[in-house]
Amino acid sequence: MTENEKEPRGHSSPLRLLPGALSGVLAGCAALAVAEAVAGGVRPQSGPVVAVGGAAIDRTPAAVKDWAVRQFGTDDKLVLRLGILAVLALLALALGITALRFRRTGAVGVLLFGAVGAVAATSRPDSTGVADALPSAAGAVAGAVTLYVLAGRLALHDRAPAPAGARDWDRRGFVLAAGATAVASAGAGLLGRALSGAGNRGAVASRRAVVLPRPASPAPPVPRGAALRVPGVSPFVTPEGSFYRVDTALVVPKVDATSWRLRLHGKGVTRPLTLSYDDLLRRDQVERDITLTCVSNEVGGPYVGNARWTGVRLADLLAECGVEPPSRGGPADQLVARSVDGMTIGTPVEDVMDGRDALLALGMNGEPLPFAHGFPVRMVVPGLYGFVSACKWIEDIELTTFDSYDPYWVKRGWARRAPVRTQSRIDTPKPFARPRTGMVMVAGVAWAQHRGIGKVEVRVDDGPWQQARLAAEDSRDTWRQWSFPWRATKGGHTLTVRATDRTGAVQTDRRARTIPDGATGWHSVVVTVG
Ligand SMILES: Nc1nc2c(c(=O)[nH]1)N[C@H]1C(S)=C(S)[C@@H](COP(=O)(O)O)O[C@H]1N2
Ligand SMILES: [Mo]
Repeated sequence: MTENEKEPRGHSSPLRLLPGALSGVLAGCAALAVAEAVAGGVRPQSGPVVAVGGAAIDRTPAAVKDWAVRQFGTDDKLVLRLGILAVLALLALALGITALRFRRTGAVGVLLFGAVGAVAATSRPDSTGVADALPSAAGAVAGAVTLYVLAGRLALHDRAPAPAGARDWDRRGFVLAAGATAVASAGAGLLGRALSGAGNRGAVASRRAVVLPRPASPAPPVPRGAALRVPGVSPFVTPEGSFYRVDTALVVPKVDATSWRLRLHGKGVTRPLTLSYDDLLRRDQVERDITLTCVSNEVGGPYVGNARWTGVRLADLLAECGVEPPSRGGPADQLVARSVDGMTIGTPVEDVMDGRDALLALGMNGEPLPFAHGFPVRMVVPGLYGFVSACKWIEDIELTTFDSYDPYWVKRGWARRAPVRTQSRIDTPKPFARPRTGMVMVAGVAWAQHRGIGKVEVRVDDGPWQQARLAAEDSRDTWRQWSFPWRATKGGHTLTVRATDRTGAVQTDRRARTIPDGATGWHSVVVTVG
């Protein structure tokens, strides 16, 4: 450490450790608040917490990420943010105490953390250039100056002998400076919020202005009997509020549909296309019920939802671009979708063009896509896990090969190809429920998208498999509810479910982890009948 400030002894008297630590925290607050204010003007994603968080997400080993998704669910990002803030708070405390003795070192420390934020922000895949470094840089300068000034208040009286009984530091000056910092930070924070709100106004207005046309090909009516009247079973159509959300975006991208474009290009594309949102709205809209599942869903887990999607058939667009599927000699076997936030998702061209309802979706349950689910446009491909098919906030489609390009999740250890595994889940009774003896309705959902569910069976303890009643089938691409009236007897019991898809394949009991291509095994629930 090079420090040429001559400072007398008695410096880290416990009296000043506390204000020292406080000045570090205040400097940290000032840095973050100024950074967020500037990010509000530049891009919400360019703020240091989001940038460092995003970089952390990308570098997190697949197993840890999978664990985080399982552990914290859709709150995983909140947990990450809180974690980053906790680490920053500790570092700020340390820098504040350091600055008691080494004022410049403390200030330089703040600048170094700013540099980390700036590098993270400019190296994010969605970075739009050096402007993304501005929030971190401005924040770091604000934090460093704040720390330098506050630490100065703490050291001021050292040069003169303090009168007996007096504090040896400028208490009044410190309190004033600290108060001013707190107020200024709060102001900057609010300004950041207001600015990013204003920055999103165009996107919000563009979504509000959307009028989805009546589908040229409406979804076949949901058969009566597709929804069982059993309390506790997942509703056939998942309401927006409870539809799972899994993505790497710390800040939901808010895309203005009026300036949005989708580019289609790559191997075997003889007529590249660039489409606007209105171009897509003008095309024939297809409406389908499709159940979406995340590969990170454990057996019995919540990351599956069913929605009514409307959009454009992707196969038609590809055909217009001159694309042939590999089975007809096309040179590209992988379609790579890119999103505005730098996600890449690879899908087999063959699957997209084999006649299934692979969509560029604009609507979800009758509304324009919610921002969190990919507005303005996302992909949905029946039968494939989301990480190999369901790119949200899509802006680019490139035809390529599996041999020449690995998308985001594949680089992190997940499979290149991942059709959805046949799964079934007991929704009711809940684990460790205490139902009364007598008739208990056991019910849940089963899914094997694009193959369809043919049979569901329930087993009580080690008894025989007994056939459950299946709700009417909406389509092969949606889940099916099932129910099983159980004459429950006193004591502890284990209920187990398994499904058989329409090809006749029985859901395997072999336990497999979610990585690399989806969990397998049977879902069981233990209850105590009293
Ligand atoms: N841009 C982008 N699209 C994405 C992802 C992502 O992280 N970023 N995650 C994918 C994964 S893993 C899944 S399971 C689905 C989830 O879609 P949902 O959040 O609308 O339920 O989105 C997919 N599309
Ligand atoms: Mo996923």
